[in-house]
Amino acid sequence: MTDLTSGKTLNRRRFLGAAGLAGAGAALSGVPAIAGETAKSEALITDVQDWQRYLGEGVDKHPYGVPSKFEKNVIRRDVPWLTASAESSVNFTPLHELDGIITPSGLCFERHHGGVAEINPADHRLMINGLVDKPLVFTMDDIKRMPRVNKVYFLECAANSGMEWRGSQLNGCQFTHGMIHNVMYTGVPLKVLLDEAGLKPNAKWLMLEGADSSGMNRSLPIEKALNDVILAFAMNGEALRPEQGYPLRAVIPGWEGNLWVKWLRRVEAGDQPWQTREETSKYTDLLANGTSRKHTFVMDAKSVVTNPSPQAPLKHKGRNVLSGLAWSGRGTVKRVDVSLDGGRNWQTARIDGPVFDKSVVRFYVDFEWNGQELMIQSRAIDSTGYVQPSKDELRKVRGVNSIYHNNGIQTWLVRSGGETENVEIG
Ligand SMILES: Nc1nc2c(c(=O)[nH]1)N[C@H]1C(S)=C(S)[C@@H](COP(=O)(O)O)O[C@H]1N2
Ligand SMILES: [Mo]
Repeated sequence: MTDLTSGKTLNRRRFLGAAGLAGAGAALSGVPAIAGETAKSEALITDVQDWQRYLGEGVDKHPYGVPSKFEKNVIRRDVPWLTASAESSVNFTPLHELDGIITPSGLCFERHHGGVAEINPADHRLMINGLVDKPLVFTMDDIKRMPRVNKVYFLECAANSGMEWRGSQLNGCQFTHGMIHNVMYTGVPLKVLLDEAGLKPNAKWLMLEGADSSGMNRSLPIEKALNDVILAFAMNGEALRPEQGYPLRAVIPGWEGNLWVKWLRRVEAGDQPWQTREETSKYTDLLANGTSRKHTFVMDAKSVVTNPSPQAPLKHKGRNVLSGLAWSGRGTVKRVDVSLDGGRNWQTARIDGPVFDKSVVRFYVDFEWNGQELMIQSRAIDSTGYVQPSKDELRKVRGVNSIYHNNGIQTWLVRSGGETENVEIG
């Protein structure tokens, strides 16, 4: 249908338009059921348009570029009733509007406990203290003179999909799965700084502390800190955004977002965890038997179909692209399966783009849609062989009291008109 050299195609469009058979157009593969589509298309091809007639904006208009005004729906969104104040709250990445694997910096979801700290990097200090030979204080300039690395990682809040434990609630993958972002970080391995300070033999845990008004802090096992943790000052090639912890944040690959302390001001070495609020009252999972599971650090394999989804319904019959994201905190995503019939039949999706360790992958299924009802699901299989479970499988082990660590399979119901809803198959 997109072959403009095909006179036959154009003729058929003209016929449908002239006869006013917009509805009938829907029956033909690839012809959108939009009244007036035919005439409009032709004018757009044959007439000179305003953007051809007049000069465009000069290079002096946007010293820092912004998206096209036609993309104004591509924004982070919050759910006001979820939290009492906007300073201790969350907004969500518009996953259904994005493609590839990199989240644009301005669309990365935000989760703050005390708002966004405004810190002049010249005034920022990082202290390493506790069980070390030599307590040290670093300026940002000091940190930027140390050997640095570039890595692409996902950050998922453990509360992502947390509203879904007791059944489907939020109608859109932005809200059910949008507490994730995936960017390239530039920073210094924490090990480099710890080596400089010299860890004492009994240093088994670190406490990371933020400089924001919440002073958020978490305990981190020393093995992880020495393995792959980075203190990042840049994301996607430029300085961190204020929302993401400017000028310095901890990057804890594959582990729950809460550990990724932003506006990082202090790393204290100790011999046991600190039992902070964020690892006791929060980010622990209340199980069915009344006990709580604590220190669930790793984010298990998970996936979601981003298109179609409730905010991005199917609009055309015939050729369509199903698209989604998959990730695992335990390694790489090896395979993604997609079902169009609620899990009866599965097909292997096509992963396209780079596959990095502890990064999201982008997957696609190119399919034909004839207006039949679909129940779309995806499941990720990671490099350890772990298969993403159904929500019911998770509930059997975890009960329904949990908030955090819900990596169950998501179902979207596509109705015959293309409208798409968040449902669960009982
Ligand atoms: N200092 C500080 N660090 C923080 C937080 C915070 O409120 N203050 N929120 C944490 C939580 S719960 C998450 S999920 C991630 C969110 O990171 P983001 O805002 O870049 O999405 O940051 C973590 N680091
Ligand atoms: Mo979080």
